[in-house]
Amino acid sequence: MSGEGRGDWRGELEALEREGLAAIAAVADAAGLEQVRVQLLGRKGRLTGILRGVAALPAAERPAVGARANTAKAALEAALEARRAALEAGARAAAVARERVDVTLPGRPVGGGRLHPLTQILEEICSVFVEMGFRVVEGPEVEWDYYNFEALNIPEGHPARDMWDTFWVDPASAGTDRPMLLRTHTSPMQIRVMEATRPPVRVIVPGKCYRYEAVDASHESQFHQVEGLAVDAGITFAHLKGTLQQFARRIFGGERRVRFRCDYFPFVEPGVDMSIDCFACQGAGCRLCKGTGWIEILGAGMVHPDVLARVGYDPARVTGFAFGMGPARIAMLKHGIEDIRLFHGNDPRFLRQFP
Ligand code: FA5
Repeated sequence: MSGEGRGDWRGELEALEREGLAAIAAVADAAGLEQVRVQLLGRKGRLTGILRGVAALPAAERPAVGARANTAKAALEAALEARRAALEAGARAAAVARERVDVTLPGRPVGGGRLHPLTQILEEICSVFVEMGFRVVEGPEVEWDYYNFEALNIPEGHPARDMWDTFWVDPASAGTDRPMLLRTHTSPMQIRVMEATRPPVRVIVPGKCYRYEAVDASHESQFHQVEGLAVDAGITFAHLKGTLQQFARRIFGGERRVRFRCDYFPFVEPGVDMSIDCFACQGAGCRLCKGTGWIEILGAGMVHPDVLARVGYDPARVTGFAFGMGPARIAMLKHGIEDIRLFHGNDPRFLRQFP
């Protein structure tokens, strides 16, 4: 630094201002701008470096250099501030553009939820019986052997146990020495309800059941049943027929005819299965009814006197009827569904068909 360097100071300050303004204009974001500010005006920046030399100049020259340095500094500071404001405004505008909603675009449809077809049929079946004076009750899916079999006239070793392929619960892990299982039907609730109430009884029991099945188009290992039980003085087979005929008409419509044929369930006597005349062919015979004109929909019968006696009812004074049906089977018939596995397949193309 020397006296002859006066022109150099000016040149350096002009270069600083020119190059600084260009650098500020070229900066793309706030972080870059701060970096440029530090390089130009920071404690170790270019301007400080130039001003450090001012002290070595002759006193007469110092004011002019100082004044020029101040205008350069002011110009750079003003440019920094303007650029900062411009960058901020740009960032705000970009954010607004990102979030802008085009209110003229068509809306995206929101998929509405709906009840599963099995839930729908369960509700439909229950409401038909509720209107006839039945009360809806539910019971445990893990059941004692006593309620599932013993109390229903199916003691250990009885061949009828073969009708139900049973999932047994390991007694050790359940902390019991009484045999326990996943209920194979809803009939155990007949016993529980009668144990807990005195006649008249009129209940309907929807619920899940489990069987160790070879799964196919009409058998699942987890499925629903709906049980019905009515016990009172003077209940006859005519009440059973009338009630179930009314049910069939309400669910399948029209003047459905019903047919009862002997069947065997150890806890009823007599036992029957009930069929309805095929609503697809009006009984003429078709694929749905396998050419017979009839479709079997449930098992039923008059409650066995031994079952009544076991729960403390007097079979000489009261009688009753019971029935058990598979709601999936009813829904399949009603809607023409060919495979029971569709119900739990979780395929929206299937489920959407049941609004
Ligand atoms: C019974 O389970 C008797 N408890 C019914 C009963 C109750 C008779 C009261 C008399 C008095 P069954 O095993 O037939 O009977 O089953 C009744 C219904 O449950 C069948 O008609 C069928 O619709 C349904 N079902 C049975 N097993 C399965 C299965 N693996 N998958 C789907 N549904 C089934």
